Amino acid sequence: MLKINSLEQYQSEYKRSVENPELFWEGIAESFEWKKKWDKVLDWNFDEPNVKWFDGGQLNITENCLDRHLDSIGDKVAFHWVPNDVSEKGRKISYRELHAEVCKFSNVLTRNGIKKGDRVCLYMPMVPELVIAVLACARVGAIHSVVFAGFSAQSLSDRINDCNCNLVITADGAFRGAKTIDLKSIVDESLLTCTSVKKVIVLERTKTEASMLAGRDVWWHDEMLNTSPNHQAETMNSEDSLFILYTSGSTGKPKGVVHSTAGYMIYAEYSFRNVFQYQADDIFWCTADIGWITGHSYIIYGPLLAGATSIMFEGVPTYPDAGRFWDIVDKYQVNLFYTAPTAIRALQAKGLEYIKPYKLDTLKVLGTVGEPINEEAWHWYNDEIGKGKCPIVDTWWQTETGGILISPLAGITPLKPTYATLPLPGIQPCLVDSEGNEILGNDVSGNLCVKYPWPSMIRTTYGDHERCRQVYFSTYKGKYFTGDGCKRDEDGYYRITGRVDDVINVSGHRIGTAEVEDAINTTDKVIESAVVGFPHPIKGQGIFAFVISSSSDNENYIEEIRAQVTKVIGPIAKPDRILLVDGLPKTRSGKIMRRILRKIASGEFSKMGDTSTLLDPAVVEHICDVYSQEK
Ligand code: 7RM
Repeated sequence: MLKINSLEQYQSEYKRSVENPELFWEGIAESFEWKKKWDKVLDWNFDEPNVKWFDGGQLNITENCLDRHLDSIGDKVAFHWVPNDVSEKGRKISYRELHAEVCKFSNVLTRNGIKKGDRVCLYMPMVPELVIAVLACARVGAIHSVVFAGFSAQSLSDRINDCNCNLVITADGAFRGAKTIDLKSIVDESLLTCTSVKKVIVLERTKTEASMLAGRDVWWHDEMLNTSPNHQAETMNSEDSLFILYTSGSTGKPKGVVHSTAGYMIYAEYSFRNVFQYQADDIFWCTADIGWITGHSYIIYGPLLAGATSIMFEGVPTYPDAGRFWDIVDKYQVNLFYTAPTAIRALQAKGLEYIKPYKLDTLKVLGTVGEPINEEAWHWYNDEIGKGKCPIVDTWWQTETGGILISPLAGITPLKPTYATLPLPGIQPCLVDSEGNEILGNDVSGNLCVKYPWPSMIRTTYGDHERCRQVYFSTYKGKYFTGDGCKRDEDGYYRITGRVDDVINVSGHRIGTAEVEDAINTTDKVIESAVVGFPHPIKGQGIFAFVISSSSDNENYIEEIRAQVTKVIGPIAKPDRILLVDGLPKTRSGKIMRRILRKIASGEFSKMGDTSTLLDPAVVEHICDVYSQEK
């Protein structure tokens, strides 16, 4: 596997990767275990789109994550699992143990009727069994669809139905901070509207009372009893789907982003090793939840493919107090630490006394992901956590990109605070103007696209390929459009400035404004709503909803709207502010002018810009008045 060790090498590899991408990626693919080598490295067009990497190749990703390591590092710890509660004992799982558990659970899946190509939904807490279940799906060739355990019953059933899952794997409950979430009862509610699900496997975690439907629901521990730890991994083609992960876009319905097997695998290990400059025996900790892409690529696949030891943490950064992360870093001697700007800001706000008791002297590399990091948070992270000695890798990527595309290589790329810096070798980003022309040269801004395929890119949106084409490949012909705005400075460094579409980034999680509006509109007495993002000191962006309703009980009504959004989507989409208004700024053609609402939501009343195309310009003044009264 290519490991870049210097800036000169980065530059020469980058050049090589652009001059001959197929040769570049072929060299990387060689280091994996294939059941059959590929016929063709790359076949592509961005018009349909149709992208095939290593076509004709056969493999199983779990043999690359597990089997191939057994002789060399079988007894090495794959995961140190750290429970939510400080009083509960942690667990450590070696590569050999993980392999045996995955094989056992693969046999359980087969016994429960799961075959290659079936979709399996996972709705679980952050426990080792989630990793085991994900890998067992991959081993038998089932397509996993992990749904973050913070989503509501309705969101869960939407996701189960969209891809017709046959099986759901869940737990009785989840511990998250001081809360216990009754996962099984949420699953029960969601399954009332899911006819494709034949079986539910339930892990015992919280010992919360769980109702078990005879013939449908079985316990994980019962199923694992007397099950063989031997399993022959299914043979998968390079382009067979590995997983689906739902993500929000600018329309109401989340999309099922589909990733392939070989390309995703290759990019996960390549990016992990190079961005974090992983060295054998480093202890790596990515604090994300496996319900998001970061957890898929940098808790499960990247580190396991590299044979790394990782921390898997069940809890939250502030429980039992804001020193929890640092306690874990010291206790497990973490070397590489990867988290989100929102967590950094939340901990920064709690004060330095939560850091003082800890040494943090094992840390070598710090990373961030999920949203633009602000200057203050960057410096705090650098000074207080890294003690000025740890490079910060600000990693830009997306659910659709599968892995990190633009990021410093730790200790190699000279840093600039708040810059994701440079593309990894093999990645060809470009900026385009509103006409779709590529903007060349430096010290420019535009919309961020990628003009050449990379192995871990999105293949389709499940069940609706046209939507994939439309959303990502139709805005700018021949280019993948990211939805992000971006600056390229005088040194050619990239700084991602945020979404240019109707997507809000709340604590690093993407939420479509249309999705929230749809949820709000299901509240009794809502006539119309408009949702925009606004700057939030901890979350990055908050959710601001302008609502027209026929209700007269304003105070309780706002709570009712909040509760409805929580019910329809989940607590992460709950609006931070709701303003009850009499009208919305609309153009003569009926389009809501979000630009104006965004200004008001961030408290800027001056320089509203051109409002002459508004049907009723007075509505702007009205909304500003209501806003000022509420403040
Ligand atoms: C990995 C992940 C993707 C969106 C993306 C951006 C934003 C992510 C950064 C960032 C600035 C970063 N996947 N984003 N990383 N913005 N700097 N380093 O987050 O699909 O959930 O979100 O997140 O807007 O398009 S995601």
